[in-house]
Parts: sequence; C-alpha cells; structure tokens
Amino acid sequence: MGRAFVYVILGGGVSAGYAALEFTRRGVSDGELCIISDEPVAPYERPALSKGFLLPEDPTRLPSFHTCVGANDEKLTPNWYKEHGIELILGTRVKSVDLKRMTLVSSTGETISYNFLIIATGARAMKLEEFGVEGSDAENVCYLRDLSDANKLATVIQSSSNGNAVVIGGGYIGMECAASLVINKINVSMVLPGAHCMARLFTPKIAAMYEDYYSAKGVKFIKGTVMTSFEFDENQKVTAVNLKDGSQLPADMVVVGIGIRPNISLFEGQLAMEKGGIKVNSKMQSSDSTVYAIGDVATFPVKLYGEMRRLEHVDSARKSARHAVSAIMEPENTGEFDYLPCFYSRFFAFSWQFYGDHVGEVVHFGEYEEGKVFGAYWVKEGHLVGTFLEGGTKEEYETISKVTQLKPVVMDMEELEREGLGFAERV
Ligand code: FAD
Ligand code: NAD
Ligand code: ISD
Repeated sequence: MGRAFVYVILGGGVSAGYAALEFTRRGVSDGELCIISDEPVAPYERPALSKGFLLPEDPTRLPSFHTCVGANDEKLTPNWYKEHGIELILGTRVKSVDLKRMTLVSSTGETISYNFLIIATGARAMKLEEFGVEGSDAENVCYLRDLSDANKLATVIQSSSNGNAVVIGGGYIGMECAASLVINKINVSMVLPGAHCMARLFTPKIAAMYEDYYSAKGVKFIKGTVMTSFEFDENQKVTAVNLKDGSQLPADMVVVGIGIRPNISLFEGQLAMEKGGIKVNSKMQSSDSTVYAIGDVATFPVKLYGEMRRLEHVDSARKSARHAVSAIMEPENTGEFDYLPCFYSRFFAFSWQFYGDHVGEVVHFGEYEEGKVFGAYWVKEGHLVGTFLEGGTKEEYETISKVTQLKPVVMDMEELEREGLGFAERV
C-alpha cells in the first residue's frame, strides 16, 4: 500500500522550495505534488546557516528564512504548502528508488509512486574520516550542512566564548564560519592545505585582501598543511588539533568545511552520471525521461561555455528548479537552460558577487581596501568571461552580470585594468 502523486520532489532543500513555488505558479492541482525530505522542517534558505543564524545577538531563526525569501519572493511556511494542497512529508528519508517501477520507498516503509520525479537531494559534507582522521563525531567538532548542524554549532559557539576555535578548510564554510566565530569573540586558527583561502575562485591578490582583514581581527592562517589527528579529554571532547607539520593547536571547538559530495547513491546504476552528479540535458531531464535533477546534484550543460558543469551554489539551485518545473509543465514553451554561473558570499561587512567563468588571464581593478569597491576580470581567448566585484551596488552587480553574459572582446588588458568597472558600464 502507498500513495501516488503526479509529481514527487525528492529532497526538501533550496531547490525543492523554489520548485514548489514554480509548480503553484504554473497551476498544480491539490494533491498532485509531494515533497519528501529527511529534514524535519519545510525548505529553507541554506545560506542563512553560516551567516545570520550564527550571530550572537538576534540570530536569524525559522520561520524567517524559509524559501523563497532569499530571492525576495514569497515565504513558504508549512501552512503555505497546506493551503496549496502540497503534501510535505518531513523527517522521512527515502531509502530506495526503483525508476523502472516509478516508485520510492521511505524509511517508514511506505511506497510512493510518481509520474514525474525531481531529484533535489543536494549534497553531504565530507567527513574528516574520509581523509583518515578519526573522532570527528566529538561533541565540540562541527560540520555545517543542515539545520541540526547549525543548531549544534550555535550551541558549541555559546559554550566556547573567549576560547579557541580551529577551522579546518579555507573554502566558503571556513571563511564564513571564521567570521561568525570572531564576531562571537572566539579566537580562530584556520588550517588550509593551499597557498591561500578560497583557492577554487580567489586570485592570490583577492585572497590577500580578505586574509589581511581576517588577520587584523586576530585570525591565524596556517597554510600548506593539513590536520592529522585530534587530542581528546576524558569525556572524548577535542582539546587540540595536531597538524602534519608537527605543530599543535589548542581547541575548545573545531569547525570542519572540507567540501561536499552530491547525494547520488540512490541513483547509481539507474541514471547516467557525469562529474560526480546526475547528468541532465538543457531541460534538467536525466537519462530517464520521467526523472529530472536540480540543484547541487545536477550536472547540466552550461551553454555559454559549451561544457557540462555541476555547481554548488544557491542561484543555480533556484534557477535550475524553476527551469525543470517549466520543462515538465510547459515543455513546448520551455527552451534550453541558458545559465550564467553566479556565486556570492558575505562575511564581516564584506559582500561580493562573481559571475561567469574563472579561467584565463586576470586583471584586477579598484581599491583593494576594506570598505572600498574592487574586483577582477577573467579574460580567455580575447573575451571577458568572468567578473568578481566586492562592495558593489545592486545596479553594479546587474551590470557585471549582463556584461559577463555578453562575453565582450577585450582588445587591451592594460586599458581594461585602467577602466575597471567603467569597462562593464561602457559595454
Ligand atoms: P539542499 O539545499 O542541500 O537540499 C537537499 C535536501 O535533500 C536536504 O533537505 C536533504 O536533507 C534532503 N535529502 C537528501 N537525501 C535525501 C533522502 N534520501 N531522502 C530524503 N531527503 C533527502 N550558496 C551560495 O550561492 N551562497 C551562499 O551564501 C551559500 N551559503 C551556504 C551556506 C551553507 C552553510 C551551506 C551548507 C551552503 C551554502 N550555499 C551557498 C550553497 C547552497 O546552499 C546550495 O548550493 C543549495 O542549498 C543547493 O540546493 P539543493 O536543493 O540542491 O540542496
Ligand atoms: P569548499 O569546496 O568551498 O572548500 C573546501 C576547503 O577545504 C578548501 O579550502 C579545500 O582546500 C579544503 N580541504 C579539502 N580537503 C581538506 C582536508 N583534508 N583538510 C583540510 N582542508 C581540506 O567547501 P566548503 O567550504 O566545505 O563548503 C561546502 C559547500 O557549501 C560547498 O558546496 C560550498 O559551495 C557551499 N557553501 C557555499 C557558500 C557560498 O556560496 N557563499 C557558503 C557556504 C557553503
Ligand atoms: O540567499 C540568502 C542568503 O545569503 C541568506 O542569508 O538567503 C538567506 C536569506 O536572505 C535570509 O535569511
């Protein structure tokens, strides 16, 4: 025995919330759509967890950040789903999927069948154990992917005031959490394997600007090494972190941000995969025509660069969700997903956005100082392909996004550097 739906969204994160809103706007009927999530709450804006959620005063809490407030759209509270006849099955993990039978089996043993399935399972945080380090389930070691992780982190922060934190990883989680820890009056050491923070995107010059600011706030960067083990007290709480270079860092708490793995295991052997994600076409449709994939889990064609990409950012989760729903409900009116990659972050009073592709030669512009506007252009084969901007206005971000999509010809790199933001405004 089980239930049957026309549309099932598997996963209840960012992309699920945006897909649900799009379904209602395109006229889904009562009882046709169901969302199954192992999280106990309705879809929310995950980016809030490393930002407002960790503030010492007046922290952001649900229901204030349910999707789709991050895109200045409707806030979908649990009641909203009820009013729109959408079945929200929360706290329920899907254990198996049979794509031939078009059924899912949940952790409660229920079988749910569908006509169309949207995979929105996102990703999981990589564990230190995958790198041979044991003990990361200690009560003062924190990962950050979902609300329960964020609750644990907020509690551990409260009990570590004026103490020492070690942040493992210098990516998005590392940088955003380190800033939040400083704001919470915790001394921070960051351990990163590369030569600088945010090595996947930042140039050495961009990284140096932010690292200098963090250092002035007391953050200690330990670069070019990794942690090898923890020291524990008699209660199995971590007391120190041992590094490969032989040094030891005292720790009242640890935050780990060492990357993610997409949640694709339910579909291995059933769907075509590429670049660690579920391979979809320009309609977000997988190798099974009744199954779509959106958000972090989807590897889709980025038309602008003629390449398959899997992105791990909220803008692509939101837009791929809307596109998939449009392709399912109005296939004849839905063209190819023509997506311009967009990444952003906020820490301390800084706020930056990046559009496009970070390949080729780089030109920096602006004043690389706190409170000033600065940025960089990436130029490949004579065309501008990527733009980074810190401290821009809404209009300036719109301008760089439009220009980057156009891939304008760049004749003279020195002139581009001199013109800076003026180049984008002129094109
Ligand atoms: P998710 O939002 O992760 O949702 C996946 C959902 O599926 C989860 O609810 C999960 O529990 C559920 N699920 C998985 N497997 C199953 C199963 N078998 N059964 C039932 N349910 C299942 N991006 C930015 O661009 N800017 C930011 O500032 C930013 N900040 C971030 C801050 C944090 C702390 C994190 C973790 C990520 C941040 N991101 C940011 C990335 C962004 O949040 C993700 O790209 C986005 O959430 C992806 O959406 P998604 O729907 O694919 O996956
Ligand atoms: P990341 O990929 O941004 O950074 C991982 C970092 O860990 C890198 O600095 C990498 O060099 C380092 N690393 C890898 N293996 C390591 C090891 N064994 N020991 C020490 N360091 C190691 O991933 P993240 O920071 O963990 O973020 C997780 C996910 O959340 C990503 O998908 C990210 O896009 C997303 N996120 C995005 C934002 C944003 O867009 N503003 C904010 C927070 C999280
Ligand atoms: O995109 C985002 C973001 O960066 C947040 O902090 O969504 C959240 C919301 O703006 C709100 O809480």
